[in-house]
Amino acid sequence: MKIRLSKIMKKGKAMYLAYDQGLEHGPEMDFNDKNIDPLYVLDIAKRGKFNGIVFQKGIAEKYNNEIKKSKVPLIVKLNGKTSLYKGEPYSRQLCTVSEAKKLGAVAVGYTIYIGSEKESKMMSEFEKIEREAHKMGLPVIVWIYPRGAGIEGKDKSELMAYAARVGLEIGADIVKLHPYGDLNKMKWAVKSAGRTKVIFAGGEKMDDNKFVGYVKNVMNSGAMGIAVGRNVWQSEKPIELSEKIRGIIWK
Ligand code: FBP
Repeated sequence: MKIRLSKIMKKGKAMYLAYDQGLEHGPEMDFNDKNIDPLYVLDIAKRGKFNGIVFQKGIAEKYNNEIKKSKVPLIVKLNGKTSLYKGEPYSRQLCTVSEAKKLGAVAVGYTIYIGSEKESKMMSEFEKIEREAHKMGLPVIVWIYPRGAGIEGKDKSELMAYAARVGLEIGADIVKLHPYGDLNKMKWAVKSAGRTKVIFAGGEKMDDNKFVGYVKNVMNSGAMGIAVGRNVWQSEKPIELSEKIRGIIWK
C-alpha cells in the first residue's frame, strides 16, 4: 500500500505542533493557564497552518470532535512515559495503530531511546507498529533520542547522526531528532538519514527571534522541517511566530 505522506506535508516540507509534553514533563513544568487547554493549542495549529498536530490517544479521543472539525491532520503518538519514571529509559506503547486510525490519525509516532538497556524492547514494539501502519498506508514518525547507559561518554552530535541512520535502517518515514552541534553536524545527520526525512525538535522555550534563527539553521541543514512544541505554544504571539516559521520553511 502507498504510504500517504502527502497528508502531512506540503511540497516536501512540514511543520508539526507537538503537544505530548503533558505526559512527558507534567503540567507544572510546561503549562500555563492558556496552554494547559488542548483546544488552545489546537487553535494555534489551525490558525498557524501546521501540517499536523501530535497528541497522545487520550487527548485525541476526548477532543476528537474539535480535532476533526479543525481539519488539522492528526498524528497520534503511540508510546510515552512520565518524567517520574526512573531507570533505564523506556517509553512503553500506549495505543495501537488501529486505535489511532479509528481516532482519525493520518500518521503515527513512536519514541525510541537508542543506547538504553531497554532499546531492543522499543525496537521490537516499533517493528510491529511500522509493519501495521504501512499496511494501512499510514506514515511512521520516529522520535529517536540517544539516552541511557549505552551513550555515556559519547559525542552528542555523532549520536544525532547515528539516530538519523537508525531511522532509515528501521523503516521510519520521518525521523525526529534533537539538534546537537553546528550546521555541518546537522547536515551530516540529514545525510545519514538517506531517504528517511528529518525533522528537528524545538526544545525548551527561547526568545521568539532566536527560535526563528534556529529554524533557519534547521532548514539550511536540508531537513524537511520541524516538530515544535513549547517554543510555539509558550510564545506570547504563537500565530505571528508560526507565520514567521512558515515563511522560512517554504521560502
Ligand atoms: P518541544 O518542541 O517542546 O521540545 O517538543 C518536542 C518533544 O519531542 C515532544 O514531542 C516531547 O514531549 C518532548 O520533546 C520530550 O522532551 P524530552 O524527552 O527531551 O524531555
